[in-house]
Amino acid sequence: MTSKIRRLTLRAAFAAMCIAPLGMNVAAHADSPVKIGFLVKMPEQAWFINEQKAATALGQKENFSVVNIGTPDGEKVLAAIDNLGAQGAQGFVICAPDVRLGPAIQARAKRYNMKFVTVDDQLVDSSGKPLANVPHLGMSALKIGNQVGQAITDEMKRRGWKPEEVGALRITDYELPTAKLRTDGATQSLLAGGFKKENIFDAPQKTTDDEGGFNAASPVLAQHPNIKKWVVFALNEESVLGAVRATEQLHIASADVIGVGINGAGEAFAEFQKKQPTGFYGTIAVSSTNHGKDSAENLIDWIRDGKQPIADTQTTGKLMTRDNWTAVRSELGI
Ligand code: FCA
Repeated sequence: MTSKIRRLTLRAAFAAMCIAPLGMNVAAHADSPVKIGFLVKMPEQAWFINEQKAATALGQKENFSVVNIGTPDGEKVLAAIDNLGAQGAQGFVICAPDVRLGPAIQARAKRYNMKFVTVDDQLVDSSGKPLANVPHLGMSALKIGNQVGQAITDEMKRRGWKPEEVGALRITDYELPTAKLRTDGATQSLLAGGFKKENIFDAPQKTTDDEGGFNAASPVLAQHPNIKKWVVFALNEESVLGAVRATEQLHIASADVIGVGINGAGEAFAEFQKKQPTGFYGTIAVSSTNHGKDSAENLIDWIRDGKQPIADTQTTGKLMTRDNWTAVRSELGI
């Protein structure tokens, strides 16, 4: 590139940065490859790291670039969309930090004429209904929750536990619809398997990570010192792992805890590799690779061919434990 051309290119890039925040659509650079954003609420979590990695890898194969951005709050989401607009991105995949940001995200994307799809957490409108015209790809939450409940029920039977002696720690996030569906599904299956309703204790979590699980679980465990055996479930394995750490702190033996998570990502793998089994019995593994790849693919097809993705794609999961985790991991391409 000659220095003159480089100067012109720089000038054009600078002009685009100045124009974009004023609300103009930065025309897609016709000769440059398509660029999309991949915005996630918890960029440090293995699940989301893997999604972004899978989208980036697909881009390398299919000639589009992916800008990975961590957006832990609403302000960061809007700033990220501005930033993408300034870079001439034509769309983004998002797992937002709060699903009620739906209308704000939609308005901001429209400003730059960007298409977007949601992954994992479906955005809602001001009345709490799924945001119309935003294609979504996420877990079949109730079914996966059912698998959690079933896995716990089976393991309780295998260990010969009597329902009346077992407490359930239900770590909840009722602000997030997919989270509620997952813990509702687990509850359904536990009850169907003979679990005592009065032995289920709610532990509302503030954040959907290990710390959130730990902080939610600790006071509830402390309130029930008479219960010696616990089962634990939540929207994801990070939260369950946090709760399992809380049981350890109270010296509850790992053989007296059955925690079952959801995701099947790095933290679960690390737990299964520990020398001694912990209270984390298993997790319903879902392919974060496919979530990242397929949501990016849907968006790219929409941008390139005008083919609007189907409104709601629901993915399935498989029980992963210490015994089969490597096989399930490679089967799901995680
Ligand atoms: C939510 C959870 C994540 C993951 C994802 C599919 O966003 O917070 O851990 O389970 O759904």
